[in-house]
Amino acid sequence: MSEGDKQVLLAAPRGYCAGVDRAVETVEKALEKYGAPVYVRKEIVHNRYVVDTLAERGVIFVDETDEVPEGAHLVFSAHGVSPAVRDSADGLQLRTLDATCPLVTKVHNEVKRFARDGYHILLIGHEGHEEVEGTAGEAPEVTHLVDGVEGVAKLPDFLDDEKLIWLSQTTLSVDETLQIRQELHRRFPQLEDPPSDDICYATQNRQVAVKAIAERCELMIVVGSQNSSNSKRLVEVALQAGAEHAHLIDYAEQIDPAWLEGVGTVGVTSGASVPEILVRTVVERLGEYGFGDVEEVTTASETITFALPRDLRPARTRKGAARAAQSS
Ligand code: 0CM
Ligand code: SF4
Repeated sequence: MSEGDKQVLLAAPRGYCAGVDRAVETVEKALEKYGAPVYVRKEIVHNRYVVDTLAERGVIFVDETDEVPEGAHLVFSAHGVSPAVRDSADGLQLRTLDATCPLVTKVHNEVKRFARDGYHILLIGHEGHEEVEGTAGEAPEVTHLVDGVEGVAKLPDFLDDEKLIWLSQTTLSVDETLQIRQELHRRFPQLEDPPSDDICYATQNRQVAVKAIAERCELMIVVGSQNSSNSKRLVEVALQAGAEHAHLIDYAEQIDPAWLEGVGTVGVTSGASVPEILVRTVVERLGEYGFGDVEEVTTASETITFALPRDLRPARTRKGAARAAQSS
């Protein structure tokens, strides 16, 4: 194959979603408004570059609230927290800013509502993931984690008249979740479906985009960190959809030239927590290896945005405030 034949297919949408954009901006605005240090519980989003860059600017990442000095500013990450964590922060007089993605909060609200209505909740998700810990923490006594298809057999028996509903983590594989749901319905005939899907728009769109290019790619490079659920799912989806090989990398330097031997087309995508600059450096690096023909394949356009936490929104101009007063 001549060098001119070598091609990169860039999946779109890829990279930052509205929830990550809001979470990162929350920390940046908190730094601007309150000055360093600003504390963040866990990683604001699951991306090495984002975390390292913010740490250089004066953000201190902690595992738990009791590591934060009294009265300091603490940001809750995009993945959300349980009520127990909120209570602990309040008890320590911390000034909290909530960067939980509104689409994660939606699942928290569903857990609260269904628990109040007497349901057992079968929560499909990955054990130990922060989002699942926060969501399950809304009603721990009636929430049962289902991790993978094999998790269905591990659930306890329920009486026929017990009310059951399934909910899920926001960043799962759409196809695997469908399989788990079918298995749950087989085991528990009384199981009800939630009114809407919990796998978020960004997770779904990135998986559709990867599927659209996977068959044409001998190799798929997914930019994202190892602890990023949605990024890891993109590797699995790529392989299931026909890519011969797929790798998850944080940085362009991690591309092993051996991966490219005999390869004519490389697919590139990135998880919802990945800044576009990292994708650009991957594409540049591939160009140095002779993959100079770059085609973007777009399967959806995304326009959704989320407002910042109230304390960090820009102050209203006098004109805007007057207008709001007139209309109220
Ligand atoms: O949930 P996941 O591990 O995919 O988190 P992330 O920070 O990589 O992506 C954005 C989110 C959320 C919630
Ligand atoms: Fe929100 Fe989805 Fe982004 Fe997670 S991946 S932050 S749920 S929009």
